[in-house]
Amino acid sequence: MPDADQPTVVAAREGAAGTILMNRPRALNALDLPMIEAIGAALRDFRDDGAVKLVVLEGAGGRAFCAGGDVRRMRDLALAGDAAGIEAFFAGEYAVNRAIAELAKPWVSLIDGVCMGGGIGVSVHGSHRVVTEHALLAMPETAIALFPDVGTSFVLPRLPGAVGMWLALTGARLRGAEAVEAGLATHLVPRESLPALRAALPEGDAGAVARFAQPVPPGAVAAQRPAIDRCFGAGSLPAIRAALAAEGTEWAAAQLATLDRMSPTSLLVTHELLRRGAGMDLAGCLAMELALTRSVTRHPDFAEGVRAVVVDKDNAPRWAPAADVGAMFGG
Ligand code: QUE
Repeated sequence: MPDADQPTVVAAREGAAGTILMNRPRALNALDLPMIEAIGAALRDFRDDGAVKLVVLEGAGGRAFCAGGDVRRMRDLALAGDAAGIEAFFAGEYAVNRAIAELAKPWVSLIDGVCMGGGIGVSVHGSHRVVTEHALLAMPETAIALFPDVGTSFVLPRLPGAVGMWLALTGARLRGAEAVEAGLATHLVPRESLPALRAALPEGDAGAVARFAQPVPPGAVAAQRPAIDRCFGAGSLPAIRAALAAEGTEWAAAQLATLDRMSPTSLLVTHELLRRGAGMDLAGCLAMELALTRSVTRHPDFAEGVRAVVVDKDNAPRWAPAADVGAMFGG
């Protein structure tokens, strides 16, 4: 649903800043392929423009930074058997994720609202991930039988302890301060200070971010860290479930209930993905993810998960029994 007559990505140069606005607010700025290609083109322009000292990425509409990727269309393509169309989308998206990581200039994401899946992918590989108290970050893909992609098979295993495995399997949603604690975000800036920070960035000094940031004391993530590490570091999905059951806390019971709602195949894929990603570089992780999109989008759980969560919104997916995950990785 394009917002009528509005370009879905607006790139401009303001002083020493290149700015990129994701502008599809009625879809919470979810990224379709034209948007991804426009972000990639803007990145290359700003990279090659000596007058640009930093890049600012933001989302239009006040509610979302970016809710993810165009999974509704990926579902249609999967049901139509259009593997080439699916490949074009994910290959394009992952190429932009990699280009952000390789950019030698500051890439400053201003995250003041929902930032999930593909939204994490266009921010987390950059140098500055600014969140407000209204930010909400997550990798919720196991709920739609996808897996944490956009290079997060590289990022998540490198978060403290088992925080990445917890986020990946449960899709836990982090508020701004929690996202800084977890390491997904770098700076907490109050929403009321965001306009002043935004106005300072065209001067070309990314150090402005730190001047508007607030310290983040240990909070909810720190409080759960021992349990997160005990349970989600257990080494296998059955061991994680057993560890959660042994905790005997309300938190652990809630995590177990969450896992029980996710695609069983997707949980196994995700666990193996992060295990492998821990020992690979970003390029290798993105290549692994791209290969995995081929088998995962062909599995019936993917169309069913997107149906249940995004299309019909009944949140009642009917999952297939767990598949052979080794085969999905290509043996
Ligand atoms: C998991 C996901 C996504 C999701 C929900 C999940 C995702 C995504 C969207 C989404 C949200 C709002 C929209 C839209 C898509 O929801 O990737 O078009 O308007 O893009 O549980 O991975």
